[in-house]
Amino acid sequence: MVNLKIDGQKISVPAGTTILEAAEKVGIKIPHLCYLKDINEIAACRVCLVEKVGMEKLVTACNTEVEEGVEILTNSPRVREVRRINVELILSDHDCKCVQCVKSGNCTLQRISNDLGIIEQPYKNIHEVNRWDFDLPIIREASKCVKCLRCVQICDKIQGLNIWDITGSGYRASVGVGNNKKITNADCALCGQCITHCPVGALRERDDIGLLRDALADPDKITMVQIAPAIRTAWAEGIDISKTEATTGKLVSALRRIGFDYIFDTTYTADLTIMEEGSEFIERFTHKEDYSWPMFTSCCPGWVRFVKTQYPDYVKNLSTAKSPQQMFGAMAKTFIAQKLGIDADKIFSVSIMPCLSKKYEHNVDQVDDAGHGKDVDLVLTTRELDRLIRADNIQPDDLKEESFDPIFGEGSGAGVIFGATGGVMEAALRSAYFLITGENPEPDSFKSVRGMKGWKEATFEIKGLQVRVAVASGLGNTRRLMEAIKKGEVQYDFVEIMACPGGCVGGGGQPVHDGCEYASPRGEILYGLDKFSGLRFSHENTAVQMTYDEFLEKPNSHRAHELLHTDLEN
Ligand code: HC1
Ligand code: SF4
Repeated sequence: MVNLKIDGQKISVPAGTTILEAAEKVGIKIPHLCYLKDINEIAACRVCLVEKVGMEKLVTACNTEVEEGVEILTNSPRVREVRRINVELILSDHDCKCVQCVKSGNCTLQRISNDLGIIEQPYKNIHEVNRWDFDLPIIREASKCVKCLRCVQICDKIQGLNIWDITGSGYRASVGVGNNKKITNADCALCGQCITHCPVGALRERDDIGLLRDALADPDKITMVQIAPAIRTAWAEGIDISKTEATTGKLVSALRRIGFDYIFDTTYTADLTIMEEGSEFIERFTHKEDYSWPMFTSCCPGWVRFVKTQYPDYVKNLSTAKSPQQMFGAMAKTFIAQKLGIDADKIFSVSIMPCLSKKYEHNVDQVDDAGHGKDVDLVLTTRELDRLIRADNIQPDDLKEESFDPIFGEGSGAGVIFGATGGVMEAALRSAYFLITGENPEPDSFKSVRGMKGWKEATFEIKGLQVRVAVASGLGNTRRLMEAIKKGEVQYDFVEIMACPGGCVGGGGQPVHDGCEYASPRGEILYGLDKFSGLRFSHENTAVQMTYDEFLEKPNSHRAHELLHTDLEN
């Protein structure tokens, strides 16, 4: 153990601990901007400077290890002065239009600057004013970039994609798309992890709220919204409502106040996806010789973009089942319109997703099969939903428990856990077991695929058949798994991949809590909802059963293929 003093407090910590971590152990918070544990410990921002008594030079707390007998001052006059100058220098290169910034109120630089009482800008040196605005859901505003390099590191170390890099040199050094590429021709998966780890507003999603406002105000449009499984765990994080108060019923209430005509649940089509994908798996499993192996899930468009650019030989291994978002869109403008007795041409179909790449997915032409324009007209993120709720001045106390509109708001616990890594696999196995044996398994039989581990594997026996499965989340883990498959080091039958670490609960469109990962607690909430759900099997969802009885006939029927499957090889 190493003994030292921090701000007068004696402390003993293991060798190798950084000053920042040691200070946190005794409740002393050292401000920092660029630091991300184990990912970005490069001290680029120099906000975490502290004084080692007796040493002339200040040291950075995030990457300096403790030493025996030293005394550290985290808030001495010298530290305060230099820290302040460093933040003023960062601000000199930052477009400080806070009131017009999407991160206002949730910006680490704004908070640090306010905490230091900086109200003047003594240095002004903005040289980067370019802002790109391609037709992609990701937007970068270089004039806001503080060169913390978090985006570079997240993309490289966690997502294994290296889209971002340092560009230029000297005082012109900046962050941009590497290899002299534009974002439109880089291999970006659009997972949005760079956005959720940007401490300022230099990276953000395209804001599509205006398009929703137009639709809500148009008397000729019928607005229909679906909410993704992972929204229910995170929607309240951006507004003033506690976790325990933030029920799905209150979210439905907020959506009614916003003005949607019909409010449904993507979980209905998550269950439909299980019926289609589960049946497809059984068909492939029993005719292995006709297919490329293993079969991969295809509901995550970040993963689909990744496999297309990084492992194109494996595109044919993807399930042809559309994602629940797109299945909902296809059903909205066909069967749902028919059941509700409304004109499909008037439907404006909106989805609220924890995801950036869903904004891309709904725009891909080959997913439109209902014959009434886009199957999904608009995709908003959880963050946009929170902005809508705040903009409409919807008060949490006024929200009551309300139900989804019947009947397409019905979803099983199996559909709900889609939002967490391993959830699609577990839901699929619950129904595959039923489809193979004619009996339900114990609902938690496949729970060994739960948890935040980046690459999990298991073998299950169903009626004498060994089914080898793997689950990965995060594209860096995915690359490791794909390399192992390619080299023949591992053999699986069915593989679930989600681009974001932890699955959609950790999605690139979710509320941001700087430096904290929320995927795990959000996932726990989904598993809790499943556990206490009266309906834990996709095949028991009565809305799904009715959909087959009255419209699709059976899973993988001709009509189901027309509407619910797509050829991802194009
Ligand atoms: Fe997801 Fe899915 S789980 S992909 O993360 O299959 O976005 O929540 O809606 O489509 O259901 C996202 C979440 C979501 C789809 C489902
Ligand atoms: Fe979107 Fe979920 Fe995939 Fe992330 S894991 S890219 S949130 S679908």
